[in-house]
Amino acid sequence: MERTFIIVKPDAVQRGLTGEIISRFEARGLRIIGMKFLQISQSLAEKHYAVHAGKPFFAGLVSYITSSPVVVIAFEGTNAVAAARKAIGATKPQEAEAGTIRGDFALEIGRNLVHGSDSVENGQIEVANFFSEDELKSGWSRNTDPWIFE
Ligand code: D4T
Repeated sequence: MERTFIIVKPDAVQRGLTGEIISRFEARGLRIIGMKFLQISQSLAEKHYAVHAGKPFFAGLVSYITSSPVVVIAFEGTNAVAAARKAIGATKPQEAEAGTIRGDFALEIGRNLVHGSDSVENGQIEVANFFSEDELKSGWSRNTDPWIFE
């Protein structure tokens, strides 16, 4: 089953939107296989955002994601990466469609509430960066799964 990695970012936790955001993914049908509440360290943030190292917004990005606790979640499901990205909406909230998390709750790129993996490969890598395999309940099943997965 495809995996994706989600961060409910500091602004979302501070604003009391954690439950609302998790609900969007749950309602879509994605199955939680791991979840933790933590404050991301400087080194883990730099690893997570390594692709943006050297860019002008990098320092601000790392300082934002480490500024306050977050909720990190590993989900699995059919086309989990694309399904979560659709639910999240465009990186720039002003370009995000209504009905998406960013389109409904965010205004600025540096306060865009949520992260979702952008490829299947990065989904695997990011889940492994934040969870050990024994913290994940991969392949557990819900009684509702036959009503979500064909
Ligand atoms: P994340 O990674 O936070 O889920 O966001 P996206 O996947 O939607 O977008 P991204 O990787 O392209 O950007 C990562 C992160 O950097 C911030 N950012 C990005 C920024 O502050 N200024 C910029 O010009 C860009 C491109 C926002 C999201």
